[in-house]
Amino acid sequence: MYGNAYIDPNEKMPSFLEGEDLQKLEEFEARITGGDKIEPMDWMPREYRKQLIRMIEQHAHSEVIGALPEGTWITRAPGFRRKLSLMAKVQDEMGHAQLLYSAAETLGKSREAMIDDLLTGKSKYSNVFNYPAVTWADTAVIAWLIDAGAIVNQVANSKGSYGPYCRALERICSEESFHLKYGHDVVVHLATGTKTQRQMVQEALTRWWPPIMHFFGPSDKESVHGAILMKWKVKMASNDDMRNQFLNMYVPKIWDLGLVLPDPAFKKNETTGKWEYTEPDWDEFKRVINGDGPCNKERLAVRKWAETEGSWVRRALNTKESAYVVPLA
Ligand code: FAQ
Repeated sequence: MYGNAYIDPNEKMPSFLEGEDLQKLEEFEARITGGDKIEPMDWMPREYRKQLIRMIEQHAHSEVIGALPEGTWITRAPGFRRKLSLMAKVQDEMGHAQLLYSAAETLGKSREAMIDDLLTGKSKYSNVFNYPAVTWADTAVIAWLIDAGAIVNQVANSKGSYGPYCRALERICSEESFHLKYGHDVVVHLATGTKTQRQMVQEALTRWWPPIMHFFGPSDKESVHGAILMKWKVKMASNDDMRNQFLNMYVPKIWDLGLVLPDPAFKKNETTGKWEYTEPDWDEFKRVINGDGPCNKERLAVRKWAETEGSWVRRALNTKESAYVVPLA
């Protein structure tokens, strides 16, 4: 009998736990229930390790690819102040990837293997970064609302069970909150600006809203990994709960600016406390996360170019020869 673990003790043990030491599994789950952090050298079931690698790796790739839509606007940002802020933000995102790759490495997968899996399309990254940033206003919507969505997810999950991931998330969240403030500032500037600026930010919101709704993952009944990840406190709330929390915090702010959501069905059910909306287009979501979105090919091509063109830097750093060292006179 598989004690108190995994959903229903009367159910057959799930196949992914077959062969595990049940005594250790129960101790592991008791630690998690008691609020302990699991550290890299601690015993953990194979599935916990596998799920964490999958999730943290996808998160790291999202930061790397996520730098691209905004990164292309650094040279075109309106004014020196905006340019500096955007450059700092993009640099932060790459730093987040470094923190996350390091956290995933503690679980036994090398950074090289993770990058290979990104470049070959084996690993996923967030759906949202497969859409183009058409105008300057798109970068504002990304910095405000996608960073806000990321914060909702990450603040919750930073209270989770795996020590290295939680510590990385805490640091990331404090930087993301600057990004959110910067994004909000640009959105407010555009929304209270000229008619053209207002139209630009409205169009960007209309473009980004469907991917933002997808950002939190499929609905709970379609989520594949949600149950076990919540059981093991890797995810601290379900996809629908995170989405609802985001809507609660940001829909009123969007409406306050006089902006319109591209879904007329949007309203809060005051009895349930949940938002009601037209069901997002999950077929589009699946197409995008499986490689067939508007920018998937372009994004991976840029990463492959960076990998190839940057290989000399890695070689130079790793070499023991002095060939790459410029001799001092
Ligand atoms: N995009 O069973 P579930 C950021 C996949 S960081 C792509 O519900 P799970 C910062 C999922 O992998 C953004 N794929 O999955 C920034 C699975 O496929 P698989 C990234 C998605 O893991 C801001 C399948 O669907 N944040 O934005 C997505 O329980 C601005 C079934 O789904 C994180 O990664 C999606 N949105 O829940 C940077 C946070 N949703 O692997 C630059 C950590 C689902 O079986 C600029 N991750 N899928 O082939 C998580 O919290 C979770 O992994 C979820 C998905 C909630 C994303």
